[in-house]
Amino acid sequence: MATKNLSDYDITRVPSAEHMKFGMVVSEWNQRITFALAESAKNTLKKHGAKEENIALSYVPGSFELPLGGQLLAESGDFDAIILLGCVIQGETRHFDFICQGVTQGTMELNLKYNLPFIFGVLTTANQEQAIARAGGKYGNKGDEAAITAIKMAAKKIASP
Ligand code: DLZ
Repeated sequence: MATKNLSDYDITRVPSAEHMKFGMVVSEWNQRITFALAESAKNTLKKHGAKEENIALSYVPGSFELPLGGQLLAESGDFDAIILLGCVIQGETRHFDFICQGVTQGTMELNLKYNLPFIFGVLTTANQEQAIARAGGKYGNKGDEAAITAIKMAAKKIASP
């Protein structure tokens, strides 16, 4: 159970995103949730200076496809960070476990393969209520958290030799 509002952060400790270029891959599965994550993430990037034209959006059918969507985006342009947004809700079968494992492992591998921040913005919840609570509900919006992480990691990458 989340204990803090994901949108509650110290604004003074976030670098400017004015000259940064972001990719965002959004899963269409559970799109009521994922589109809310994407909108909030985009607004947060812009709030910290990112320009609309420097935020590229791409869509994939489900969370399992997020790593390949991220890889295709990474190879199509010069990004400082790529945010992957999805929502996997537990069902009756083990599908949940396999999708979560695939997207988690795939995202981690992309970070190391490309030496580029790929941000894991995937909700993995027991039910829809928990997802809504983290996509603009009582625990804030995980999209904000993903955007802030993207800015911080992009700044780190830009500063590295
Ligand atoms: C098939 C499936 C199921 C059952 N549940 C979800 C889910 O909760 N969230 C999600 O993002 N995607 C789900 N998918 C679709 C898979 O991610 C993937 O698109 C398909 O297995 C095809 O590879």
